[in-house]
Amino acid sequence: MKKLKNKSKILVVGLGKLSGLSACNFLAKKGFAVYASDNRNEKQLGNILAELDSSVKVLAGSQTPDILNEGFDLIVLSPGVPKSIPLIKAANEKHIPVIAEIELAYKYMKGRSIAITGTDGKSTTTSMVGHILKEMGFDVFTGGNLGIPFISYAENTTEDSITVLELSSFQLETIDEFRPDVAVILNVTPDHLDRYSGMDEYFEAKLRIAKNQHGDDVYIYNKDSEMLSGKLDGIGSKKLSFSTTNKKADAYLENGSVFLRRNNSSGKILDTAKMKIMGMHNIENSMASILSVVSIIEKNEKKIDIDRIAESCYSFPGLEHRMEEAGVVGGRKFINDSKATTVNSVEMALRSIPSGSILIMGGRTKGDDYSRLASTIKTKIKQLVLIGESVNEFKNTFRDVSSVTADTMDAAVRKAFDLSAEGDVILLSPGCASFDMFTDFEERGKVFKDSVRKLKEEVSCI
Ligand code: UMA
Repeated sequence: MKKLKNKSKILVVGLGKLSGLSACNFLAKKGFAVYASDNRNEKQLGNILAELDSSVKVLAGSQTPDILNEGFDLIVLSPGVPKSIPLIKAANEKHIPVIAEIELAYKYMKGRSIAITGTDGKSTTTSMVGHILKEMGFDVFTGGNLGIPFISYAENTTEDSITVLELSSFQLETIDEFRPDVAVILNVTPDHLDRYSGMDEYFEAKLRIAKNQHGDDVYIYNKDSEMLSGKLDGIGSKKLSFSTTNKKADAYLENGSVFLRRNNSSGKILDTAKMKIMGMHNIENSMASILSVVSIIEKNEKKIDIDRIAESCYSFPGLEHRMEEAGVVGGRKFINDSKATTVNSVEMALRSIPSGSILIMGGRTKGDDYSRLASTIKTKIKQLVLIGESVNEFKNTFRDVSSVTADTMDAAVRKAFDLSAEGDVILLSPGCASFDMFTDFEERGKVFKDSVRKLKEEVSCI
């Protein structure tokens, strides 16, 4: 693997609070000459600068190609910065290597790795794989797009550890030699079409996860996805598939149980009714997790304890903001699915709840075709409560269903409650980014849970 030269002068582009900041501090501690470029000015960068190693030279505000006159040997690109910006185009013309923070971290990683991507479910699957492996006694690190930058712990890995990474298409765009032992693509549906020219470009970015894999590595994919099943030719690793409909897959669903096919015979591994996480999408996530765990254990030439894998799947509690129960008020069950920022993830959530439920949705749209949700919303939802910038668009798209609008989350929760009856499910599954009303989906979910808590106090006082 290419190592960085001792005297390299490195530019980190995008000084976000996670990826860029961690990359700068890591490289500065290693003794490199580090520069950080961000299109926000110093005032806007605020606290990030306070946490930055004092040796890093900050180029804040303007982000024009003349920055390159400093003469850099390498650029580390943060995921939130598109590689189409003039600065990166100019770097390409000058043949300055541009790599992702993931690629940088990979240069310092030891042991084995599992990399997981997909439009939906990658955080849950990454956490589930991490949970199962920890329960089985392995030394595990989990992170990446999940929120802990890979570079912040790459050097803590050992020859015996397993690194489980959630990777976004943004991060995969600029990997170079990154080669996971196990690569997983859960699904690919339209997302981030505000950054890509179309689905093909987005899909190509996702497929890069397996581009450096060798024959003894493993590629796990969803057999139910036509896109994924149709793109296997260029993949040189061993292919394993999972499916909720096709019994020819290596992990498949039959009568509520997950079966695993190994060495030409198949056996039951999981009773899905015993899992804490809900919905068909989580059955897919658990199948991908089981295949990942089995593959990495086989690569480590260790014995596979199927019962222990199953027990660990049952004990996995799920993640905050993903179909998380937020409380029961007056007999109505509130569910927080704030992480659902895509059409597909709302579709998955709707499949997991009863008909006649109430849906709170809306926010900043991401170029997706929301009309794809119209028929499921009509079948499952008796009342929509719309929030955020998308209210007018969604009122029109979902005109067959009764809808009201709300300016705040408190008001949305209150209206949903007033329009519901005892026994109903009230689901927050926005289908949009949160940035019009909140800092991120986590803040949106926390505010929702807070609103439910306040409502509960109010209702119990009456
Ligand atoms: N910036 C520029 N020039 C530009 C555009 C942006 O300088 O043209 C600057 C911004 O001002 C900002 C920085 O670049 O300071 C970008 O930071 P960032 O967006 O990369 O944010 P981080 O806080 O470092 O978080 C990133 C990931 N963010 C994105 O991919 C947008 C986090 O994923 C990830 O958890 C973290 O690194 C650690 O790996 C978040 C995300 O939203 C959760 N991911 C998307 C998703 O899941 O859909 C892909």
